[in-house]
Amino acid sequence: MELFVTSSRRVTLYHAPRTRSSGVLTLLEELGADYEVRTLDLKAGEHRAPAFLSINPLGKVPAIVHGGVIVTEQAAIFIYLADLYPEANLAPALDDTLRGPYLRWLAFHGSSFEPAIVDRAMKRDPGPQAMSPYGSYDTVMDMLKAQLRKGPYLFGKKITAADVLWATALGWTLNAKLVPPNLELLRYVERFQTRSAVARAEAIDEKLNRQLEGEIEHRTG
Ligand SMILES: N[C@@H](CCC(=O)N[C@@H](CS)C(=O)NCC(=O)O)C(=O)O
Repeated sequence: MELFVTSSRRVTLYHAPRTRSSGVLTLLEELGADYEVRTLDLKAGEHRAPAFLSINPLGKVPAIVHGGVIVTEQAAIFIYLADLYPEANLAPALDDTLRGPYLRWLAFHGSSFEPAIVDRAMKRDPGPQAMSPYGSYDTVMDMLKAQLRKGPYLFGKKITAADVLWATALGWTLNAKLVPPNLELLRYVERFQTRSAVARAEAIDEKLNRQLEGEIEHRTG
């Protein structure tokens, strides 16, 4: 067994502006983490180039590298980072009764919510309920709305990394109309967006996006 021997908590984020990796950027800001960003130009296909495929063979962002260890998949990255920076208090401890619900809602996002909205956006028949990973779109959304009624965050007063994932995901899916407008969901997203870490992450994301667009103009101009 290889032992994990890094004392540095510096993380590298493989990122494309205005994508799912923007949620990880927001988490890094919330955590006050020590990190660097490697921006990938999706339009130029950098995520399908061998250099990045060696990090994530799926060619998908986000991906992080910490002490030589690669972590991909949003839920795994959120769990990993929030545990790496425990002082930020965004991850319930192992003996906290919230740990189970916290992991459940992080996993539920990727294994039920995402396939549900993608099927709906692609106008795909999810097939028989027993074969679908999420049952039905309406049940997924009803479950989410019921959980948010505990408010102001998923588990009540205390924000966790699960809120950073859900609020950023709902932000872009509502914006892209992948999720129909809904007052409860909008309020949750708007409340989250008043946080200073969100404003900082958005400013960084915007700057990285402008830099990329400048490079694209330069290449094609
Ligand atoms: N299962 C992955 C999905 C990540 C994903 O879909 N990323 C998109 C960005 S929003 C991507 O990298 N798309 C690039 C492409 O496939 O062209 C996760 O949860 O991290």
